[in-house]
Amino acid sequence: MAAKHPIPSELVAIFRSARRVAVLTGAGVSAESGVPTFRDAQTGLWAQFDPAELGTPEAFARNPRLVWDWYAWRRELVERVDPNPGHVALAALEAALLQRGAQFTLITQNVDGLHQRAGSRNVVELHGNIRRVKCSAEELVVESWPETGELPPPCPRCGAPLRPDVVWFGEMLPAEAFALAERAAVESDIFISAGTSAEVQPAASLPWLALDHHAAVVEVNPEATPLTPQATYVLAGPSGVVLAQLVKAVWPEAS
Ligand code: BJW
Repeated sequence: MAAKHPIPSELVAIFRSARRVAVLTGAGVSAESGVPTFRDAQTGLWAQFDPAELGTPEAFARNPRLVWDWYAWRRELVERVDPNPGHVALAALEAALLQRGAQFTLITQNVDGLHQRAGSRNVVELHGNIRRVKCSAEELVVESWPETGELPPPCPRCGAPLRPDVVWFGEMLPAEAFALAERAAVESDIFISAGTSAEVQPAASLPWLALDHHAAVVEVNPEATPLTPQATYVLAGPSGVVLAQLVKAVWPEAS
């Protein structure tokens, strides 16, 4: 049986009267689906590689085939797994808030599409999506390419190598997505930071922005992060358990 994580009654009351809720998720939210987090030891075939070394434009320039294969492996992994109770709880939270005329924005650093598969609607993807592929030269998303046997495959328009449509270290986040995320943080009454190490910028700045604008910031993570000392509420535990208990405490009929 899942451990009980008591939800403070004051937090329940804040949720019941909230008009705008924003949530930032990270790799920890997908961990209970079987997707390894970034700063976990990698398993299997890729145990010898550091994800921080593979998720860079320099790595792709150095060894495009290795990076392409790593993403192909991860794409297959995320297609095999299912959303977990944490994803489901966030979709239920969105539905409950919308039903009450409140607004909800789910900002995710994850590239796995599991929030959408769980039923979340208003999802802002800050770091792209592993299922999309784009041209490494022109940045255009492509749906299909010639089967030449070459890996990475060549762009059907210009012949440059194709790459995953994700944001690597040193690259800019999609401007429109980040602007939406900043607005949601600024306007939120409650901001939840779930399953993220809160270290990778600029996503990690969002809870601080929410705090500066007087939101109650709720952190959900079994481990402490740089945000923990400043968070208004810390719910220390796995998101699949804690988020489900949070939704149940606020709206027992919604979960
Ligand atoms: C659980 C759990 C459970 C476990 N339940 N929780 C300012 C200062 C210093 C550096 C910078 C700065 N501004 C920019 C930078 C550089 C850089 C950066 O932030 N570096 C840091 C390492 C310091 N940022 C960038 O380069 C960004 N671009 C940018 O800023 O452009 C402008 C610019 C350009 C050039 C120079 C300067 C500025 C781009 C960042 C892109 C990040 N990309 C990745 C890869 C995406 C594609 C892919 O998936 O392959 O995004 S890296 C990786 O980190 C991935 C994640 O989305 C991201 C965040 O990681 P996340 O989600 O927090 O995961 P983990 O693994 O770190 O943590 C998991 C957490 O879950 C842990 O806390 C666990 O405890 C917890 N957990 N089980 C709940 N069951």
